[in-house]
Amino acid sequence: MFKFLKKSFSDFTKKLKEDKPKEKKVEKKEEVKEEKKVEEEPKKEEPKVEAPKEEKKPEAKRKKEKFDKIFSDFETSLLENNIAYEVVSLIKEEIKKEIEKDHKKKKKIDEVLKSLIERIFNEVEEVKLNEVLKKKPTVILFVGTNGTGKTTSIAKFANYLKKKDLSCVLAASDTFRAAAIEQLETHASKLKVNVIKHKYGSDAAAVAFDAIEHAKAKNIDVVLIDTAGRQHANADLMDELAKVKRVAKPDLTILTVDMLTGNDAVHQAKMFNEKIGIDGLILSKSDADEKGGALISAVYITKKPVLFLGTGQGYDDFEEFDKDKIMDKLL
Ligand SMILES: Nc1nc2c(ncn2[C@@H]2O[C@H](COP(=O)(O)OP(=O)(O)OP(=O)(O)O)[C@@H](O)[C@H]2O)c(=O)[nH]1
Ligand SMILES: [Mg+2]
Repeated sequence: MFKFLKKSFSDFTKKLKEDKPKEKKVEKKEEVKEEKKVEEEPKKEEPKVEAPKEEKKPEAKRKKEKFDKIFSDFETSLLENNIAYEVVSLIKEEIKKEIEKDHKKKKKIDEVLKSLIERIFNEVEEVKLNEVLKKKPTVILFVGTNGTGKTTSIAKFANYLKKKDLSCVLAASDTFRAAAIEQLETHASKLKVNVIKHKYGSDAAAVAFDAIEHAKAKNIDVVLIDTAGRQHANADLMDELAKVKRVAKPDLTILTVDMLTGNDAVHQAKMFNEKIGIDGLILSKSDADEKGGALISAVYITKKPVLFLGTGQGYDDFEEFDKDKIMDKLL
């Protein structure tokens, strides 16, 4: 998943390392020069003492220019790998701070990157899924832009619950898109779970309400609510979604984002979080994304945790997010 981002990190650290020995040599030469001057001309006039200062200036300038060039290449490759601008600025700040530190205290750049990304993953509101699932029924609302994998993720989630011996019912609250109800029913029949549905064009919130009542009556553990895909810019559909949320009072609202849409995925995460309010993310199609930046950026921008990664089209292609596993893949 992080093939290109990993390469971008390692190219950057390599280039910075390549730059180091030269600096050291120059510094040594200067030290030698200074020592010689002290030995050879102990009593001579002072103006010469100022000379090394003038030599140091261009060297510092050269170093700065070189760093700026290395960093600007790095910046470009981070943006190309779907790292959001805000995260790029943060990385730049941290690395500059580290480079300016006194030599002995300096960490390796890959350690700086690693701890920064770990910090991004740690600075999220925690969701303890096992705790949430103890409530009966637990209501989970799935939201997101068209085609990002909501319905598929619901089917995968139902399969995940089955493995935990938890029962579920699906609410066909996508009453908007043609064939959306049949698509959910096909998954449900394969997974042997029930679907609560109304007619196309009916009130999505009413479907969710009925599914919750059904779960209460039948002692079902979890209600998974499918909703119509919508662009965050579509005010009517966003209002409808807000109504579903008000009526269903979900214990969790999960946003699915498609990793392949890169920076747009990050933008969607920001907008849905602001307009609807989300508790966690599912990043779908991670199997097809070689970049990975959307994941780090969406977490940083929303401060919400990734709960699952979609890793394919099968029901088992659904990985619980494991920060350590991701860190190992990345650096
Ligand atoms: N490779 C891959 N494909 C996925 C993944 N998740 C979903 N898909 C595919 O993405 C397409 C869209 O998935 P849906 O689940 O229908 O998306 P949706 O968000 O419900 O779409 P709308 O209802 O139209 O808004 C389908 O062809 C899925 O098989 C994933 O993790 N990996
Ligand atoms: Mg759908």
